[in-house]
Amino acid sequence: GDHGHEYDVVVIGGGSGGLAAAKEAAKHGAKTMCLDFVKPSPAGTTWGLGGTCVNVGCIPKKLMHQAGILGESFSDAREYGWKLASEGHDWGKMVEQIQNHIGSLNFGYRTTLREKNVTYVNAYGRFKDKNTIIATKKNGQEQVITTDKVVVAVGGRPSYPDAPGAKECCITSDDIFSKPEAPGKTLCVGASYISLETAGFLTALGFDTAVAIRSIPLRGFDQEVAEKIVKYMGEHGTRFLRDSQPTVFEKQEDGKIKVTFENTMFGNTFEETFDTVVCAVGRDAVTEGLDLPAAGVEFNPKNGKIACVDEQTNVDNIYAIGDVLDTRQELTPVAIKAGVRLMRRVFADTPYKEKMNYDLVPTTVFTPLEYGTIGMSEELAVETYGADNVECYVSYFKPLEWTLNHEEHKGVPVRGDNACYVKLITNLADDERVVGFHYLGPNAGEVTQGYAVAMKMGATKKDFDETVGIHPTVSEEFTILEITKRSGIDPTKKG
Ligand code: FAD
Ligand code: NA7
Repeated sequence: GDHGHEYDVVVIGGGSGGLAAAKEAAKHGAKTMCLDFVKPSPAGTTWGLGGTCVNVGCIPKKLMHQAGILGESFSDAREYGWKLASEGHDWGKMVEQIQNHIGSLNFGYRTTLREKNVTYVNAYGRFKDKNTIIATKKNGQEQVITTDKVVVAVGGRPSYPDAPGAKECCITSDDIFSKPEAPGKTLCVGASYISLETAGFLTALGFDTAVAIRSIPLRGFDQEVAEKIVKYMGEHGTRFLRDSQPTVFEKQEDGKIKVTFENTMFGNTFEETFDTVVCAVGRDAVTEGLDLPAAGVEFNPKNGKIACVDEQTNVDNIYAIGDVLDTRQELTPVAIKAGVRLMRRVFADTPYKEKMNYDLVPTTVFTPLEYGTIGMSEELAVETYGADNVECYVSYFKPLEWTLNHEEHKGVPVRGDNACYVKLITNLADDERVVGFHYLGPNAGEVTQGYAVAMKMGATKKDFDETVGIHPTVSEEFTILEITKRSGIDPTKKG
């Protein structure tokens, strides 16, 4: 470019955010390079271009969740008259199918980058100074690149508990989706959404699955809904070890893993043996190898993440997007939108000022009973507006699709009358504006997405009431909400 550097922008990281940013930059004529390199997990797993979401995140996770849902729907199908003999589940076939799909996505990304004039190098990037990147290939070969601007989009990787044997004995979400052999009896450590989702699909696929929760499930999410998820999963076969923290992992001669737990309430210890242990105890940003200090970029020493204002680091020509950002949602569409808007602001010919807005980002937890949410938890609403100003409209319901199934599992209906739940939280001091949306039931992502538009537009309870439902659906529950928690009326549905 005219600034005397080889590139206008180097994007470090070819995941959700990095790929989107690189393509957008090139679209506006910027000479663009994208570096992507995957360091193998401690268990030795590695993968192709595309980052976490495509290879070891959203995509394989949702497909395995779907495998679980299909299994559970056998029970419904019989009641609809289908004569089905389940021959059990073939883990190897599922993994092969999913990995083939991912392989085709990896290939597609490479082709697209070439078509869009992005120079892609499969190399690990680190800073030499604020305008110089050293890219190291797998064979150790180094390339020094000068660039006007840099986008850091390196994402994160799973962390391990600080307990003896953890790295030697356990796997993480980096490994589970490509695991060739069936996991067998499995322990999921942690109460993150990743841990609960994994336990959910493993249980549905027929594996004896336990979850160790040391404090609360789904920290940060609405706790009333989180406990309903745990209850539903418990009734459908997942074993929850509450107040339990693994302290030692030992590989036995037969290959199984002996886990010592400590009860976090009473301090007593106990042991159990598993075929597989999946740790989902949080994720760390992978900025350690980047040598951020060489470029003068400040970061949070606790988690390696970078604090930004509108994706701009403290250094004028260096930006950051996606999971590496401090205090922002770790979600694929967040990384993509931030990356696209940033590059448009920086490189578009016609002035573009739109910034990424991190408020009211909808999300869904793909546990067996899915949880879609927008905005505040009840706890946060009360903390923010005061209990007197917070109104919670609630309703329990049973999807019509479930009503023919009267099967029971250990005395509990498989399709319970009051398993699904909605909660709409409004601010009485602001025209009953909707500040929290919570949906627990089937197809939560599909139900939640559209309501996010309404909330972005500032919808009030009256707007929800003015809206006519679509019958018969689960989503229509939100248009007929009447019972408030404050009223004390029992919102459960009878028979
Ligand atoms: P990433 O996608 O992680 O990409 C970063 C890339 O940079 C990686 O390929 C990495 O190897 C590479 N890299 C790192 N350091 C360097 C370096 N120095 N040089 C070169 N390359 C480097 N989000 C959702 O929206 N919906 C979901 O359902 C969902 N499910 C998830 C399930 C799981 C199990 C996990 C783990 C995550 C899930 N996420 C989900 C989160 C989503 O995957 C991330 O938010 C998203 O991938 C972040 O994108 P990113 O671009 O910031 O980083
Ligand atoms: P989170 O949200 O960072 O949660 C980590 C979970 O793991 C949480 O339940 C922790 O319990 C638990 N944890 C952490 N360390 C341990 C140890 N050593 N032993 C047992 N359990 C542990 O998880 P994710 O990284 O999966 O989520 C990433 C982001 O996506 C997150 O920011 C969400 O907003 C969305 P704790 O609650 O600390 O007791």
